[in-house]
Amino acid sequence: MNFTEAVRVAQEQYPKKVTKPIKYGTAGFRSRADALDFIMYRMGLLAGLRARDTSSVIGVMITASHNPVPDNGVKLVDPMGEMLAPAWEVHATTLVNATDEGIASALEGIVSEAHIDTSKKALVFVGRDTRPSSNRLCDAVIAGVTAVGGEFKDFGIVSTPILHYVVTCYNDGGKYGEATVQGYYQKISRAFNKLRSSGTSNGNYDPVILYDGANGVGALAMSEFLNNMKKSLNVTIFNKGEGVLNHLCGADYVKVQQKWPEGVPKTQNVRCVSVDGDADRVIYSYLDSDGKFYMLDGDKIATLVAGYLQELVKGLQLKLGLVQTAYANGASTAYITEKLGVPVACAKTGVKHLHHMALEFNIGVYFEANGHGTVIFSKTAREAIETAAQAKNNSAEKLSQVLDVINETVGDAISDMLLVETVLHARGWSVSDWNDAYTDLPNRQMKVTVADRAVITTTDAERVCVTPEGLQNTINKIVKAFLKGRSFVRPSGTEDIVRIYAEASTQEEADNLAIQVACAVY
Ligand code: 16G
Ligand code: ZN
Repeated sequence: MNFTEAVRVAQEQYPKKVTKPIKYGTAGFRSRADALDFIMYRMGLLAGLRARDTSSVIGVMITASHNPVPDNGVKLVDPMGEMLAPAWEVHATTLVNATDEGIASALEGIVSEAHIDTSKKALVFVGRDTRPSSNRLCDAVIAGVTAVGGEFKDFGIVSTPILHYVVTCYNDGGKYGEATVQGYYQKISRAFNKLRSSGTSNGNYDPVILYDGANGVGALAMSEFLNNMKKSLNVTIFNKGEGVLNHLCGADYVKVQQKWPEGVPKTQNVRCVSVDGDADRVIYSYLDSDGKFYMLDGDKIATLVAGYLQELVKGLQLKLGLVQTAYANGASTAYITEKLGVPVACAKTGVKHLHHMALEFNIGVYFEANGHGTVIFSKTAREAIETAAQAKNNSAEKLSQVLDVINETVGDAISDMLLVETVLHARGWSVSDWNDAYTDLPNRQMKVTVADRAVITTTDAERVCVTPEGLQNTINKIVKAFLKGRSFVRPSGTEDIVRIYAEASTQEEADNLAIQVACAVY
């Protein structure tokens, strides 16, 4: 195949105007939307090649998730819903850093290195969030796919987890579900309705939810779910798109600012579910009778879910484990290992690392504290559960229904919410009962800007600094002075900054620790 058409379209419609090196990071390429057109086009080209390379459908999602409206981004989805393979992240980086004329030789290089048969058909699924720039950028992706002779299917505005779902379903021949948006809503809501068939209330559990759609696609997705879910839950949707995407609301705002989202009435003792701009993260929060704010993040969700599944798998000889990152609150790790006896593994930040580590268990629950996560079941686990369910084992029957509520292909805010609701309902818990399971250690996150964040390198799942020399020693010394102190620093994979995390026995101490460590980095 020759790539003269790819070069022509690049030069005429998507010329590159920057020379600064750009890297495919943890979240793909992400920046201000007006600098992304040539990148989108090239990711279309790459998706066309990757589809041929894997003889499968590849997904391209256009979103900047929880970031502000002027930003956008692009991520490729591999055949089974996974994040793009590392070797192809390198190809993505090479392709984006080529000149317009250099596209041809960059593509040829990828074809020869990956031994791609370019005569094969290529099909790419494209989805986008609600950002005003997403439509234009979607056209650029499609132009790229077309310029390498590929075909595309445009799913329009969808959540990130929906795109992962349809890609997976299409590639496994429909075993996981029907590869359509409707198929996704129906599978998950049908399973949830079934779990609720015995009634919607139980003990302290009340099926009332205030839903914060972050003014994005999560609001659309929830109203679609509600159409399918009849009366299983009593959800009121706020931040439907009348305000600015992710602005003072949504999962990232609630988690980072530790504040109730604007646009949602301050009803006491009712849980609020906040999702992010592409609906792959979820954070719960509530106000008590005094109006005091409480947040239940990915750690709270992970421990709730892992504890419940651990009970259901008893007797099935399956190994269940939880994967967290260094950001997991120390109290959550202590609770889940010491109280519930669930083994915990720690992975580097980024979904692909957690997902990969979760595969080592028969049932792997993985969650980032920011609310991104899911549960994955190995083939062995599925078979064991189905066999036991057919033999009328009660827990296994329940587990097999719970399985269909979960979107295993990636973290999915709404599917995760339905899973949390399932566990709370089963336990007869109110949101404060859930919150009382353990108390988070006070913590603080900070960011500092340094000349070159790449000078900081880490090991041990980012918990220890390797370079610059001496930094880890200094951190150790600082931490020693704090009761229950823990702190680490890592270069961000998505912004040009260094992140600092600190926890200690009081908020004041955690703040103080974070500041001292930040000073050591700066
Ligand atoms: C990306 C990651 C997310 C991670 C975040 C960390 C994926 C799909 N997303 O959004 O998992 O928590 O980056 O950002 O992997 P940071 O490196 O800037 O802290
Ligand atoms: Zn997101």
